[in-house]
Amino acid sequence: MATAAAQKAAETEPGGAGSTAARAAEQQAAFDEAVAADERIEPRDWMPDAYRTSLIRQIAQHAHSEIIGMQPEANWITRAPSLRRKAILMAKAQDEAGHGLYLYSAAETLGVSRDELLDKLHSGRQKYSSIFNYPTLTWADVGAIGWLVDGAAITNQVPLCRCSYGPYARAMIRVCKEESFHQRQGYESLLALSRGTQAQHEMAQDAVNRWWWPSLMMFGPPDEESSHSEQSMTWKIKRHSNDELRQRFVDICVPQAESLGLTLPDPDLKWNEARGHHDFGPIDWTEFWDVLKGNGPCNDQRITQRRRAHEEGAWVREAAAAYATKQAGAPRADTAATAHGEATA
Ligand code: FAQ
Repeated sequence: MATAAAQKAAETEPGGAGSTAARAAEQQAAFDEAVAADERIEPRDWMPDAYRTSLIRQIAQHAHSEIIGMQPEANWITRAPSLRRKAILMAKAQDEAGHGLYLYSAAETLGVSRDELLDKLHSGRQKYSSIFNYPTLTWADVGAIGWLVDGAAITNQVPLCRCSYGPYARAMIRVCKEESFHQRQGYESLLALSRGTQAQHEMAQDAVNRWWWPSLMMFGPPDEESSHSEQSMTWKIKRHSNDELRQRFVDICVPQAESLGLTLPDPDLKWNEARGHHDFGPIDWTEFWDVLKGNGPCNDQRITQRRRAHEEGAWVREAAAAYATKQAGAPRADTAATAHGEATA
């Protein structure tokens, strides 16, 4: 942030209560001005406490979703139908872990620690995306996740590349590039199944039937029930409402489903000439809120597995910390290499 107001806020002399209030007003004004001018807010800039809290909430939920999201697909790594599919799926799951790391790092710039965030995930005080509480029953689910879940993630996240908070926006640029590859591999995998044997085609259709509605729920509750949207859009954390992005996703998917030779499980889905969009049927919001309360088909399994992975990974964190401490006190790599009799040139 580098506006004149920001400069002025930074230069205000400390003083009595009057000057403290004036300074607070100037800081707020500088922040508002930067957001209005589409500038990025950076970690060291002043920001309202509520902005910081809401960002931590959203980025943490996003990070948790990335790492919990590895589980449904990991279920199929050992059973992928070919070496090529297995290599692709392993790379994708690793990408999701990487996205989690960028996002936890972005959240850390707001003054929270990764331990604190993971503790909140493990104790159920922070959420992760509803979508990852559904099971992956067949191989076709891996394709459906790539096409629909990654497709929904991209639709939601491309606007986040313009989020007002710099570290989150920058993390999103890389994440979206990778998600875009994920979406294409899902589409390609489903296409192969759809054009395969009758049984393969039916398996692809069944997966799309099960993942369609939960994918629409990923965008969050309808606008009138979205508690954070209005404020987040004023702060330019979110650029579009939940319903706007959901509609965009439906419009993108309809022609893609046609080229896949698959149908979407919604009898009310039809083009509305007047609106210039597809109308679609009602979403079962009772199911959505139920999943958020922990009652989805896989909530217990996902969180139990996550806690177990964290506990079993304790030795890795300890070893990495011990190594970092050792390196911090160690001579530079080039001198260390000489000490071991290796060439330094
Ligand atoms: N699931 O007021 P709003 C991925 C909660 S990444 C669970 O509308 P907001 C990659 C919401 O937190 C997928 N909870 O909230 C991948 C709030 O509760 P709170 C994750 C949900 O923040 C692919 C309450 O409902 N993506 O898929 C959900 O303005 C394949 C009221 O909602 C992101 O996180 C939900 N679906 O809008 C990985 C993107 N929706 O916090 C592996 C970033 C809402 O007050 C494999 N996040 N809630 O307790 C966002 O864009 C927003 O946070 C929304 C929700 C749009 C998700």
